[in-house]
Amino acid sequence: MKEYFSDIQKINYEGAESKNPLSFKFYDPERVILGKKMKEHLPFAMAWWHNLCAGGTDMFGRDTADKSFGCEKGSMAHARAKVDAGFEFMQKLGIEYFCFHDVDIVPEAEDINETNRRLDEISDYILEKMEQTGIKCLWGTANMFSNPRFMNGAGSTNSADVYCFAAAQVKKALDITVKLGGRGYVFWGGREGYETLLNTDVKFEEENIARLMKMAVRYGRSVGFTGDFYIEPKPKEPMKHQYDFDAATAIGFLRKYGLDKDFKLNIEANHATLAGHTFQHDLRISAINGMLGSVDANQGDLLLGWDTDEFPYSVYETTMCMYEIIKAGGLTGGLNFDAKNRRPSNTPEDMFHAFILGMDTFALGLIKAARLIEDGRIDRFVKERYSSFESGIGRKIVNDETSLEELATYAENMGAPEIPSSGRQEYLESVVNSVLFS
Ligand code: XLS
Ligand code: CA
Ligand code: CA
Repeated sequence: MKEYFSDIQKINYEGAESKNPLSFKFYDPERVILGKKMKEHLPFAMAWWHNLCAGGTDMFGRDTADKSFGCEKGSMAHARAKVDAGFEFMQKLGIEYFCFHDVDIVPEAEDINETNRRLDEISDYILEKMEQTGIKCLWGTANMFSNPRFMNGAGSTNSADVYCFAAAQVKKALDITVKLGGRGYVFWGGREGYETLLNTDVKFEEENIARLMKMAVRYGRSVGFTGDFYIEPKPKEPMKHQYDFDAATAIGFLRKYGLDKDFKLNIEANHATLAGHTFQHDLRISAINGMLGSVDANQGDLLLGWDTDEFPYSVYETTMCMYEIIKAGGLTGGLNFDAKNRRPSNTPEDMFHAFILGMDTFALGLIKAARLIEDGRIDRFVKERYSSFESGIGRKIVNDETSLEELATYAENMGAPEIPSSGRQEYLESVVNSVLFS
């Protein structure tokens, strides 16, 4: 069997003092934290599209990285070489999951029947590799945003024929996800939005998206899909307005259309920040609504206004992310590195550096989040902050044992309330720093 990354051996944990660039400094898969192995807290996944397909093309220039893997791009030989290279890559890093779009794993043909045949062929091959290596599928999805036919959306398109085509793609992508035992199935609504209200019936489009999702649930369950469906919120890009703006918007949509029992959210760091939130905010909103399913583990650049999909390097961000995940009781999905090398980092070795960076940054985040929880100062502060609701009139409010009239009488007898206790933000930020840097 051809080795694609023959210069690179298996990446091992060597500890923080190691100067070996091809080693983990913090990710020690077997280390137990809060009663669970690191690798169980951190079910890392490789995104097929960024890692095995994208070569760095942007609006101003072509590929800088060669992802041909020695084959003619767009051929089935190339599709197979990507499988071989991808599994070798994941094995060398100890990555246990992957995520894919239909057209990441095969070249799309003119005729959908031929595309589907190719999907059957390649998924047989992927399945073989999965059985040999123990690597699993985290989630699958259909790319319903690249082809020009989806310029006005998939579920939200104005064309009934395009809508049917989208349905066919979802059906097949679900079949392949089920065949590969995927934990989840993602709907990312890249083109589900609009450019101008002058030509758009928003109500109609949202209803049609919900119809497509309902049909997907019905079909998925009928063919044995027991995992979660996910919406992946994103506010904009490629469309100016996207319907799944953020976690709160997506949850409202799912509840409105009765989809909330089958769907959870796949929260991407860079999408949360594009929506004007922190990553932690969208994780918290998902978690408190029982909707935190999976995470696209990347990082944006706040100096740029778009989706840069960087490998995470901010330990502060990953600490806050892991804090939310641990508090939510873990993920039923995983941590998918929906991230790409910067365009000038164009060698195969850079692909390894990127994953080492991301995995080490999450390992540190996990270690620090566990310490923050064990430290307990933040939890105690938050509990104390709301303590006026633990007794007296506060308790009656929380127990729904009062009325507006009773509260008004209470206030009138009390006179002006004292101003509430300090939020102590700066103190709490220094607690975080002391945990991060000790
Ligand atoms: C794009 C999205 C996309 C989804 C899957 O911004 O992140 O890659 O994760 O379609
Ligand atoms: Ca994503
Ligand atoms: Ca993204």
